[in-house]
Amino acid sequence: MKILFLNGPNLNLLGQREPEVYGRTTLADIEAKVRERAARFNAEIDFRQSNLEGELVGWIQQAKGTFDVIVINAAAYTHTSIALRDAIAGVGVPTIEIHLSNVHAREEFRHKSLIAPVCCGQITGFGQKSYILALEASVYVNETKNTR
Ligand code: CA2
Repeated sequence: MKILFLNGPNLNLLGQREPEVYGRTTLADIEAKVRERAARFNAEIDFRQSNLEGELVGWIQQAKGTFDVIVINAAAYTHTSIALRDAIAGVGVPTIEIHLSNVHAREEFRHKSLIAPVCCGQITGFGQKSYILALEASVYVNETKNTR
């Protein structure tokens, strides 16, 4: 199976700023852990980050026919982007929303996710483990896709 991991704005700064909120692990560290674990599941990973909403929309649109599952940490766009929501709803590839922090325990503006209603599920608050949990959830979603 092929899984597309998408990361939104400012996640390229992980490990360099605000370690009290997001930890000291870099996005490259997380990617390495995801790749290591994916090998056990025989899953192929593509791992990308962009600060641009349109680029993320383009990657979601192009996922059709290439990827079995999308995992997305849309970062701040989670709370603002109708464009990402429409792209996820339109592409027909099962999508899992993830966050490092527990968005429901933070500021009220982070409690609302515009993409949650068009995703299969949400994993939030487990730090870098959210990515590993999403990998496992992707395997489950792919295995059960015909019964969902
Ligand atoms: O907890 C998450 O994964 C978030 O998606 C992270 C976003 C935030 O807007 C969401 O509400 C929750 C922020 C990503 C910015 O990451 C930074 C990392 C280091 C320094 C500054 C920002």
